[in-house]
Amino acid sequence: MAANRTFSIIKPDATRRNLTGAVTKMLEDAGLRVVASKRIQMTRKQAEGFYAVHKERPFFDDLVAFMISGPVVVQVLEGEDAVKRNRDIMGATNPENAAEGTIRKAHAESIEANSVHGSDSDENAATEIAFFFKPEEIVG
Ligand code: RTP
Ligand code: MG
Repeated sequence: MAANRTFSIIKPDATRRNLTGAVTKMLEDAGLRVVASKRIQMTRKQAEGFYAVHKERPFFDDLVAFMISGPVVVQVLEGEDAVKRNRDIMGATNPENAAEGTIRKAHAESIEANSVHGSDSDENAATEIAFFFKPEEIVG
């Protein structure tokens, strides 16, 4: 598959523990290239919009509160089969189920405070990238 892009968030539990570099290194070592990156404080409105697909889930309110509890780093990652490559290095949502060598196994605190977000399809990657970045902010 040709090189393509995915969207990543380094979540507040990771920025709080000064793990931006450690997480980014794991992404880079997995063959992904950071082609856009910015540290932001998400607003409640942004977090609710970003996670709108989870609106009916029981964990939605907690998730939004967590995502605005501190700064996050939003990134665009480029690489061969980027969506799958990123999901593989992230590991399972619940760190108790995450494989050795994954970001969540190494760093996640809980199923919610699980250090990273990654798009789950090419279509969602495009939507999520556009949610946070203007085209000119992405330099491949
Ligand atoms: P993500 O979207 O963040 O990459 O993670 P994911 O696909 O592995 O997980 P997803 O099911 O899409 O859930 C989104 C985020 O919601 C939080 N969560 N909390 N308390 C809970 O049971 C629960 N389940 C999920 C996590 O922060 C998860 O990454
Ligand atoms: Mg998801």
